[in-house]
Amino acid sequence: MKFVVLTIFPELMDAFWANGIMRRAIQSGAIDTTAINIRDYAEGRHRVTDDRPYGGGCGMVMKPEPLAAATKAARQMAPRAPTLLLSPQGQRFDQRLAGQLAQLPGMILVCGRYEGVDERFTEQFVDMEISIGDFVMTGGEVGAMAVMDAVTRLIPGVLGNEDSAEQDSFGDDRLDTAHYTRPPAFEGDEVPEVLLSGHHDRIARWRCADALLRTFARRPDLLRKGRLSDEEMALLSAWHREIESIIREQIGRGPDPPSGGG
Ligand code: 9D3
Repeated sequence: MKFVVLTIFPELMDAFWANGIMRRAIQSGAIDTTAINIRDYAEGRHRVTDDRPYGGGCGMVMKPEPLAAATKAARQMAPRAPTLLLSPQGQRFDQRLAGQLAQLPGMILVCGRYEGVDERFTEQFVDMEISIGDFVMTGGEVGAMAVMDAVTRLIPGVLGNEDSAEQDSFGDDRLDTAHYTRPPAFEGDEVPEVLLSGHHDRIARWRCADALLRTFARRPDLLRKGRLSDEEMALLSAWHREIESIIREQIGRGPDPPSGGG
């Protein structure tokens, strides 16, 4: 997988590519990374990449010619890679899109700055616009890193393959279970006993229930959109029956007594 990043701040990529899984993926040849400084493709003594917006308004707009020249250079390096623009107007990035992008031979990631890029560059050169969420950043670089990070870990062999189950349909529709490591008691707070028990089937059932309960409490939208396994259906039904019985017992006790002051 070839990543070519177009940015006016190529140094932002250095630490990202020099550490952790990204570094290992580069060393193993799973990915190949290049940052192109858009400023290197700007004309004139001052190599200006931005200009004032036609029609007025605050902020600056990225000029189309340096972006076009830099994109042409990137396409020499990665001929079969689509050109993606990181932009607040883009398609929302999610795990499914990460999986699709991971099938590509590479991608050219164009990072905007200022108020945005000249629309004619987008029309003529950009295959897809991607946003990483509904919040306002100062440029596309962090978005490009998010895309590269999420895509790289899906390339076979990049993770020790222990996570390959994540690429199946249950991938991103369930929150993770809680994790614990030593010590067994931290500030008086103990690790759930079942995890120390050595009963692998009990542990697996506890984790399934814990992940389901956390997802229900924090992201019920994920349970509505995803498929529930038989085990999860049984857990939800059991909780449902328990909640109903708690409610029935409360109703049986009659109305609240008077609160008595305050
Ligand atoms: C506050 C300025 N906005 C309205 C006038 C427009 C705007 C322009 C440029 C907002 C953000 C940006 C810079 N952002 C990105 O380049 C960007 C981004 C983002 O801000 N949020 C989520 N995903 C992305 S991907 C690229």
